[in-house]
Amino acid sequence: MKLDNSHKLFEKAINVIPGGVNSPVRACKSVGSSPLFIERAEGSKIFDADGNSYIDYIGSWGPIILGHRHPIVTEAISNVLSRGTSFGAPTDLEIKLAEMIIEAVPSIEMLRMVNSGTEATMSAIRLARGITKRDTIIKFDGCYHGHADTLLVSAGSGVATLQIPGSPGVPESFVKHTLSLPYNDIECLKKIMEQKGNEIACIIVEPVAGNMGLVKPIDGFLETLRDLTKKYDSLLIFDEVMTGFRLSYGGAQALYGINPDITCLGKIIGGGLPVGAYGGRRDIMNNIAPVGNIYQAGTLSGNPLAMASGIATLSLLKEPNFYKELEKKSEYIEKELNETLKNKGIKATINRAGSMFTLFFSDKTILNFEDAKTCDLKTFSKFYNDMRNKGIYLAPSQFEANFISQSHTIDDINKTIKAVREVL
Ligand code: KE4
Repeated sequence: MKLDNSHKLFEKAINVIPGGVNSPVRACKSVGSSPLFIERAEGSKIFDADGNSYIDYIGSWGPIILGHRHPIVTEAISNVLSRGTSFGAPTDLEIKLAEMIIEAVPSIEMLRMVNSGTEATMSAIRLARGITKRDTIIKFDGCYHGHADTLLVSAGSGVATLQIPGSPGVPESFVKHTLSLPYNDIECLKKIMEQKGNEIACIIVEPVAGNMGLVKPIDGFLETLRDLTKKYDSLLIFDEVMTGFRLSYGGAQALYGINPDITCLGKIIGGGLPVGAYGGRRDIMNNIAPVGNIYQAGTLSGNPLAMASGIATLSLLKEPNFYKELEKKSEYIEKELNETLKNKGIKATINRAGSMFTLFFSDKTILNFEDAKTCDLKTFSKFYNDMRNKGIYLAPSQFEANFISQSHTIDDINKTIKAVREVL
């Protein structure tokens, strides 16, 4: 692969942006590589600054579930563009997107738009603490909820990849109220809640985790979370920034039949433009300013372009067979990958939930972050780089999920499997 232009751009970027990137995982440090600079994208393909094309399994880390530049989405954005970009005042588009999300996610009766998943979870935690008048929160090792101070303790995703337990700059006092427990460890959760349940403002969880690599909840884990938070009057927050509208039109909560108190959303609801949201029952959300006294605000929250992009995206996801079609493709790639691994006798395991999957280079069953950390990161790096050189663009970290979109074709998947066979 000729990568001269990406290398030149990276040299320039490093001078003006820390690490040359605006989000750490993009630097490809954990796989000993340097980032491709992307020129454009179309459907399931992205094209780098040297004109090389790749089958894209990152999809902007989740938002691009329809494939890049879906004509209906780009048209919706340009229509709004003819009216303006941002007014700092309410528009009908915000009502429309809110109504679509409320209709899709029964546990949400009311929601507030923000500009990122981080803002959504940060605000949801403040809301839970404000309502319960309790300070302590529980999260899970390997789960990543964005970079708000109170949540940066043994997080997954970038923090895990960069091996930064918590992060410098986060005062001890900010995280002493944050307990981080092993994901899927029901006994540990019960023990802690028996000891401290009355002090817990909320438990925040990725109902299907995507930031330690893809890890699904074991039977009873989410139900236990729901029962124990009810028992101790804590709030249950589902961080569905990644799983919302990804695993089903109602998110992971629809698949598992659990109603959280607060749901955090992002990624897909913006269709590629910056959006986050948090929502729940009316009696919970009416505590937020200006109705209630728990403060949260944002200059570009609910901006018209992002709303239009989200409305167009969700309207296409409502198509009756959308998720069924996506599931068929996802099943196919999982089956083919497993077969290839078996034939090659490779020590690796695949976790998949809907159109999200991770290939873990470990022969263990991966049920939590400790398991994920047993992976052979050297082999993963080699796999990542060899696949990229064959035109397959995977997440540049063992602790991330890959995403399949509606625009991935069977031909794309066959090409991907062929590349896996050659690389392995
Ligand atoms: P943002 O602030 O990046 O929009 O959302 C934070 C967030 C919150 N909750 C979950 C479950 C998430 O997965 C994320 C962000 N996901 C990462 C990918 N693992 C974004 C990629 C990046 O950090 O560049």
